[in-house]
Amino acid sequence: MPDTQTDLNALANNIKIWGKEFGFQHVGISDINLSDHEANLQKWLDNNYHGEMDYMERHGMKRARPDELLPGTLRVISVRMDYLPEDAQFASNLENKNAAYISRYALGRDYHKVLRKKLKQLGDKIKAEIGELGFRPFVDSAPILERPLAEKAGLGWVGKHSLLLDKSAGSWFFIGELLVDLPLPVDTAQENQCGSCVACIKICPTQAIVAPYVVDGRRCISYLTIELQGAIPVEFRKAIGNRIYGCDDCQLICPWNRFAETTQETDYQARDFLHNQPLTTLFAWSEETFLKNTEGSPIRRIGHQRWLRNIAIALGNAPASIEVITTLQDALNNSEDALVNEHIRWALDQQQQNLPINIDRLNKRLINAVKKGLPRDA
Ligand code: B12
Ligand code: SF4
Ligand code: SF4
Repeated sequence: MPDTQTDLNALANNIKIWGKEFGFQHVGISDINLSDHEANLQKWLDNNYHGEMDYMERHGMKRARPDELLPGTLRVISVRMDYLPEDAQFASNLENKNAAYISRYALGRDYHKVLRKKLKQLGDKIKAEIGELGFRPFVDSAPILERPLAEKAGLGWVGKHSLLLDKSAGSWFFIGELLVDLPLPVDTAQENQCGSCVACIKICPTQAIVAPYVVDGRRCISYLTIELQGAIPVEFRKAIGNRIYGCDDCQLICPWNRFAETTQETDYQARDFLHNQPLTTLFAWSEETFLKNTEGSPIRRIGHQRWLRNIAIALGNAPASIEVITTLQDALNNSEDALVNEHIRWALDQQQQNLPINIDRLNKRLINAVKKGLPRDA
């Protein structure tokens, strides 16, 4: 056990080196005091911004008190792991309304598994080095305020979209923590660099960022397509566009993401059959195919029913075409799932409302072409 400040400083330096060797891009250390955040966390819960995410209120203020989660905790080691895959195709994918857009964090292997394994390895390494250590890895699922902790540990600042971002790395990264019972030296927080920018607030398709730094989860496309179990409220369906799993818009518009690097982690590279694929192809997956293709992926969690629900909305938002209408009609004839069918009926309505407009446009184009090209016979 290191007992002098010099030993602890050397150990902290080593932890950062080992963390990078395990595949983290940034490792920082903070104390466990989040008392400044408790009132705002309570306000967020009182406003019901968590919607159906009951786990958010289940643990009360434990989320802001790491030593109540693991008694004896003195420090939190926060880690960053970049996930932006090669060849992200953001613009072409968002532009092609016949293709499905899946959040870039979800195109590869489930990050919970990847990060937790590496955090456990880091904990074991520290323990092996110093003999004794109480530690526990956390990634997301656990009730802890990860972003404020990572901010304190110098990994970045919490932006107005409420995500953590870094001057040179942008925000395409996950965070995880190791709670430890060692009085390690702490790092300093970065300064908030958002300034007067409000780009993320303005671009959000569902106006989910209700005030700087505050996201109403119930309006966020990520919540609507991933967390929400039942019907997606009609008011948000058009805004969802072709996003069938999560949303990246507030990060895409953020100027700091111009500096983000792509990930080196093979686990986060995109699976071809999920990336920028035709909606009709993904809609045709049976439950068996869905389970096979989403093995080890975070997408598996939503199950086949919500997968179809989400794609039905995207098909409703796709350019009107006979192919899409036939696909939807066939699915409706063959499905007995009330939730999915309600979304298919909505999609069919959208398609049918838009189809005459398309035909009208085509017709107008033909008439103009005839007038121009065949003036004698026009
Ligand atoms: C619940 C949750 C969600 C919910 C709610 C989002 C939210 N902003 O809270 C939903 C499903 C919508 C969601 C979406 C996404 N998520 Co999420 N999510 C979480 C989770 C599990 C908990 C977050 C939490 O505690 N929220 C509760 C609120 C109260 O926390 P908070 O926003 O920090 O709260 C502060 C502000 O509201 C503020 N506040 C409140 N009122 C007021 C008033 C004023 C005046 C001020 C100044 C401040 C203020 O104070 C609060 C306390 O500090 C974390 C993992 C974790 N355990 O932290 C991942 C996490 C935040 N998600 C993550 C990701 C990647 C996403 C998505 C990008 C996924 C996607 N592409 O679809 C989107 C982004 C949406 C967005 N802009 O936030 C990553 C973020 C990584 C990063 N770089 O920051 C995390 C950290 C997971 C991880 N381990 O990597 N997520
Ligand atoms: S993820 Fe999309 S819907 Fe959610 S806050 Fe960001 S821009 Fe808005
Ligand atoms: S878009 Fe602008 S306001 Fe939003 S997080 Fe990025 S810098 Fe901050």
